[in-house]
Amino acid sequence: SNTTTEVPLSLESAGVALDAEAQVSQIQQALVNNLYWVQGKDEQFANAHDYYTALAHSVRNQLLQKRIRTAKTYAQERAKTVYYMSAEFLMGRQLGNGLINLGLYDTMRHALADCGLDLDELLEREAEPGLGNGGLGRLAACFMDSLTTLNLPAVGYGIRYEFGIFTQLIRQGHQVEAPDKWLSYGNPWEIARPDYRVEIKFGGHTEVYKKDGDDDYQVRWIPAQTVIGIPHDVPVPGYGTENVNLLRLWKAEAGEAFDLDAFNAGDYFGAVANKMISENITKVLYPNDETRQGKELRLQQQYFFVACSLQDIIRLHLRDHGSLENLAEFAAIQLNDTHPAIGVAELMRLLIDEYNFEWAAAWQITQRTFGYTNHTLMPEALEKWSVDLFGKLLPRHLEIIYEINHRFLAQVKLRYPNDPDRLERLSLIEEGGERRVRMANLACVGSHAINGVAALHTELLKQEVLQDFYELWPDKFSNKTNGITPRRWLLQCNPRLAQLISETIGDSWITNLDDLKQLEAHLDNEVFRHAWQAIKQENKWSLARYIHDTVGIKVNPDSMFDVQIKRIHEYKRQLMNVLHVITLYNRMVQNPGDHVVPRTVIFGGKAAPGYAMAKLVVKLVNAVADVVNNDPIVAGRLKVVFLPNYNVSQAQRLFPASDLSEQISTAGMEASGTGNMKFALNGALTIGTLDGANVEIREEVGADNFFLFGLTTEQVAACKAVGHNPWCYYDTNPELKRTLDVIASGLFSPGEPDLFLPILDSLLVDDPYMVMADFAAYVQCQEHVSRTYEDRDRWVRMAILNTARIGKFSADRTIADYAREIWKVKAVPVAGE
Ligand code: GLS
Repeated sequence: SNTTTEVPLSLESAGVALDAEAQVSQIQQALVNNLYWVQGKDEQFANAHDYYTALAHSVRNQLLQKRIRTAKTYAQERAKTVYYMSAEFLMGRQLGNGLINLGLYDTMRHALADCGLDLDELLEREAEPGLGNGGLGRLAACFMDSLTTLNLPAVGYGIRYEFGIFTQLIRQGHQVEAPDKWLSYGNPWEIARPDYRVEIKFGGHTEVYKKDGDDDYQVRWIPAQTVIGIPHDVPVPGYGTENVNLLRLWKAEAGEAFDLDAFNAGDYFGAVANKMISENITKVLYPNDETRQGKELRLQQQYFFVACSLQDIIRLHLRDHGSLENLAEFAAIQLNDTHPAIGVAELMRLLIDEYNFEWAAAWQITQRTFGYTNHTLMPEALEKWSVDLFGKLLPRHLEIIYEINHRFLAQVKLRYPNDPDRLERLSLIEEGGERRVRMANLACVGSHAINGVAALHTELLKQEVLQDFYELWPDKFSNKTNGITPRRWLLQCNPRLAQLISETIGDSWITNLDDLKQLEAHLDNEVFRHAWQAIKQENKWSLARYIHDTVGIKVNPDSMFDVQIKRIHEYKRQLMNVLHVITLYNRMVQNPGDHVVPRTVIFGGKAAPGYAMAKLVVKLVNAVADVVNNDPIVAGRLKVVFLPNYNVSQAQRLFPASDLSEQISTAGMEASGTGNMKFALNGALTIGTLDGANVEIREEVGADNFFLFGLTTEQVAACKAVGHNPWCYYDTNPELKRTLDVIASGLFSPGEPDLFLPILDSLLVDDPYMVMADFAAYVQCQEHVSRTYEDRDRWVRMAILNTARIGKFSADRTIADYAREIWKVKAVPVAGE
C-alpha cells in the first residue's frame, strides 16, 4: 500500500520484539513512507536512486535514534572522549555497512525481494565518499568502526570535501583525472548542524593590549578574513551495539560579517567573490599520498578543520565540565599524521589568548591532551611550511611556535650543553635556506605519546626519523600496529566465506578476530577445504564478470589471480611487478610449448596527478596489457588487467577473489600497509618483502605460509652505502636484460619509441627503490609461488592458515591498545531500549 501518514522514527515499535513477518512488513512500510516523504514520489515514478535514498533514510532513522541515546549516555556518564583528528576519512559506502552493523542485512534483503527490489542493485546506487587518498584515510575509517564497536566515546573530526579523490579514467592507456562529484545526488548520511557553526580567522596581524581590570598584557589576533565552519555529522554505527559515534566533517562558508562590510561599502561583486574564496577551503581533497605539497590552500584546510574541531571540543567540554583546567582528563586528541599538528599551537592560543591561562598551565594541558601518530618514513612526506607563508596566514601561531621552540630548546640545552647540531635538528624551525616550520617536530613536542604503525616502522622512527626525540623522551614512544575492521573486510565483502566460517566455528570472530584460530582444527577436514576452495572460485567468477563488464577483458577464472591494489608509488614497486609480467611473457613467446601455471595479473590504483613517474607506470601496465592480452600465444595462460578508479567499493570485490597478494615495497619504506591484512583475512597468500606489517603478518601466519623475498632494511641501507650499481644486474641477468630491452625496443609504445625512457633511466641510473637489486629474487620467488599453486590442496591449506592466524590485525585490537595505553578511555555502553 502507498497510503501513508508520517515518516516513522524507527522501523521497530518501541520495546516490542517483532516476529520476522511483522518486521518485514514494517520495513516495507517505512520504505514506501520514505519514498513518499523524503523523495516526494510514489511507486509509479520512483527509480532505483529513489529507492536507494528511501532505504538509506530508513537506516539513518535507526542510527539517529541510537545516536540520540548515545549522546545522552555519554553526557550523563561524563565520559572521557577520543577526538580523532584526520584530514582524511575514507569511509566507503555506508548503506551496506549500516545494515550489517544494525543486524538488518538479511531481513532487508528479503523484505526488498518481496517487493521485487534487489538489495545489491540499490547498494550500487550509493556514491562512494572518497574523502581520502589511501591507507591513511582508510585506517581512520576502520578505527571509527572499531571505536564504536568497542563502545568507546569518540568523535572523528575532518573535512567535508566537496570533491573527494579524483575519478581515474584511462584514455589510450594513460591516467586522466576527472572531478569526483560525489555530492551531486545529495548525501542522506549527513546532517548539517548550522547551530554549531564556528568562526575561524585567517591572516592579519597581532597586537598587544591590556585587558580591563588586569595588569598583564594580552595578545590579540586581528584577522584579515574570517570563515565560518559548518559541521556535518555522519553517524558511525558499531557492530552489535547500541552505541553510535559521530564523524563530524567541516564545511567552509563565507563569514557573514565580512560580507556585510563589503556589501555596505557597495562592493556587491567583491563580497560575492570573497564568499567563493572562503568556500574554496573545503572544495577539494589534495590527491597526494605520501607527499607534501607546500600549497597555501592545504595549510588553510589543515588549520580550518583543526580550529573548528578545537572550538567544538571546548564547547562540549565546558558544557559538561565547566572549566578547561581538566580538559586532558576528559579529552584525548589523536593527531593522524602531521596534517592536524597545527592543533598544538591552536590549543595554546585558545587557552592563553581566549581563556587567560598562564603559559605553563596551558602547555601542560596541551601536552597531556595530544597524541601523535606518524604514518610514514618517506622524507618527502614530512610536512614543512615556509615561515613566510605561515606568518602571513597564521601570524599568532607563528609567535606561539617561536615561544614553544624557545622554551623547548632551552630545556634541550640544559641536557646537551655542547651539542649545537642536535639543537638544530630538534628545532621546530628548519634554518639554512628558506626557513620552515617542521610540523613533525611540533607534533612531537606538543604530545605526550608518539607512535608508529608497525613494529619495524616504530623501530625505524626511533633509530632514524625521530631519533633525537626518542633520545630525549624514550617513554613517549610506543608501537601500535595497524589493523582493519573485520566487519567491512570479511563479513560484508565476502559473505560466502563469512558464512562458511560462522557455520564452522560460530560467529564470535566478528568481534573477536583471534577466534579464527579455531579454523585450524578443521584443516584436515576435506569437506571444509573443498567448501573453502569452492567459495574462492565463486568469488573469482564474479570478479571475472566484473572485469569483463568494466574493461571488456575476458580472464580465465581458473588462473591464479595475482593482485596488486594500492596507490601507484615508486616505492611500492608496481614497476617490478610489470617487469615480472614481461618476463613471463618473454618466456612463453620463446618457449610456447613449456608448461606454465596460468596467471591473471591485476593492478589497481591511482597516481597523484603531478607524479609523472607514477603515471608512466600506469601507462606501462596498460601498454603491456594491450600486447599480452592480444597475443594468441599466451591465450588462457597470461592476462594483465588494469582496473580503473580503484576505490573502497572496488576493493570489496577484489580482496575476496584474490589468490596472491603483492606486498613488494622496498624494505624500510612502507610504514605498515593495511591492504596486506585484508588479503590475508580473505585467504590470499602474500608474496612480500620484510617491510611494514608484512614482518608481523609473516610471524603470525608462519614462514611456511608466506612467500618472502628480497633485501632487508639493513641490506638496502648497506647496499646504498657502498654505492648501488644497477648496471651490474642488467649485465649479469640475461632475463632482466631481455625484459628491459623489450621495453626499449618500443614493443609497448608503438610510434613513441622514447615513451618509457624515463623508466629505463631511473632503473639503470640510480634505481633508488632497488628494483634491479631485488628483481632476481622476486622472479625466483614467483616461481615458487607457481609451483605451490599447482598443488591446489596445499595452497588451500596455506590460505586457511592465513585467515586463521590473522586475528592480531583486527582494528579492534589496535584500538583497544590505543585506548588502554595512550588515551586512557573506557567503554561506555549504551543501554538497549
Ligand atoms: C600511510 C602508509 O604509507 C601506509 O603504509 C600505512 O599503512 C598507512 C596507515 O598507517 O599510512 N602513510 C601515508 O601517508 N599514507 C599511507 O597510506
